[in-house]
Amino acid sequence: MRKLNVAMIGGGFMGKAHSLAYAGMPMFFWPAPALPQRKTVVDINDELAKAAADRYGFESYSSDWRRVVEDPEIDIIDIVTPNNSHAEIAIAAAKAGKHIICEKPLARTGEESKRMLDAVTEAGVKHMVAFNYRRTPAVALAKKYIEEGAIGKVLNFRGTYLQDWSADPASPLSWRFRKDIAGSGALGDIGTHVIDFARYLVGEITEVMGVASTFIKERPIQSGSVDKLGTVKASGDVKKEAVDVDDEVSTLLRFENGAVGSIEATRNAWGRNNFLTFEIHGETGSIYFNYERRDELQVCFSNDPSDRRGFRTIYTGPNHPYGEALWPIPALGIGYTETKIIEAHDFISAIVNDTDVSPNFYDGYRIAVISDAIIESANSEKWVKTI
Ligand code: NAI
Ligand code: SOE
Repeated sequence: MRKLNVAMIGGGFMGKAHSLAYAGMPMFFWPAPALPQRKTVVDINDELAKAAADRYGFESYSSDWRRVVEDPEIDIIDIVTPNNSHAEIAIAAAKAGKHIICEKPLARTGEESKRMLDAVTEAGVKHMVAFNYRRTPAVALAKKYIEEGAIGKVLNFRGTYLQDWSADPASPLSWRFRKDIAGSGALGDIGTHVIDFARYLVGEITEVMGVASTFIKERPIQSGSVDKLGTVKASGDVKKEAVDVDDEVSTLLRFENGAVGSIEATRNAWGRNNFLTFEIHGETGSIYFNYERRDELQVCFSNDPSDRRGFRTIYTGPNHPYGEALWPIPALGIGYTETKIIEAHDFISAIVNDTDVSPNFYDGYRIAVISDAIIESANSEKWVKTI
């Protein structure tokens, strides 16, 4: 069986998720399209890189990503660093002829994302941006129903991504609160997942009307490069710095196909943890998904008997997208890792079979353009076109 050597740049939260995916992919998808080899992991210093190699099962480690992207033994560069380094690493990797999977958001701005798209297009390498939530079987099932016409013409998309890990002002100023590193706040970090759902399920977004707010104007400075996502809080008389990104974003949407919609994203919604949802209304039915109950897709069809009308729950299993590779009984429990395993499978299949994969850098670029437009609209208080 063919082997593909992976170099992973970054050994934090996503380093863990992507390593699990490489290890687990052949166990779910067998025969695997190819066997991903965890060859080299890179972090900002040797100590962090060695710890990541030991923990995540990589053969070697380095603190120099530039050397690693040039390594002729490496086939795939996997970028799981904070957003400010995505462009530089991806462009160098493309020039070195490597296939690239890059975490979301693709980069901090549309302009930066366009340079990445140009680099991979020119190099002719495979590229993917890691909006993994669309690989939740229930989300792929929603896509299938929409494509089959089960809810008719789509009229409205309502999406939310609500979390609460940064609602406490003692949650430190990690890289996710710094515009120079993250690009934006809740918008780029979690709103982009919902923009990906909207484009995947409904179609291209042509116009936005946004509102952005920063509720907590300064936060305690955080030491260390890894974002602990509010689990380690500052106490006592600590030094603080200004937050220059949004805590919350809401936007109205217009789609190319005439549908309309809205998206809300915040990491300051007490009681909401990974409340990533969409409700889609069509001319002949509706679909509702909530990632906190990710085995389930709720559906209502207009031809349901009138005395039984209402949402009912489909539990995803072997008869649904990706089902054959996963678990033999519905509702055994799809997890975050499964979405990453499916993502790794689809990326590696695209390399082996020389096919396109989605979402790719074009999708990441479009999502960045839409994100830029939401901020522009929030500033100008006007609708902004994205095309
Ligand atoms: P993290 O803070 O947990 O880890 C980042 C790691 O990268 C740290 O170990 C840090 O030392 C290392 N690093 C920073 N700069 C580096 C450089 N120049 N070279 C090598 N290593 C470097 O961050 P996390 O949560 O893993 O986020 C990484 C990326 O993944 C971000 O773009 C984020 O938006 C995305 N992400 C995506 C998720 C998804 O659901 N698809 C979930 C969480 C994060
Ligand atoms: C923090 O908000 C975070 O880790 C995001 O960065 C991810 O993209 C999201 O999926 C989970 O939450």
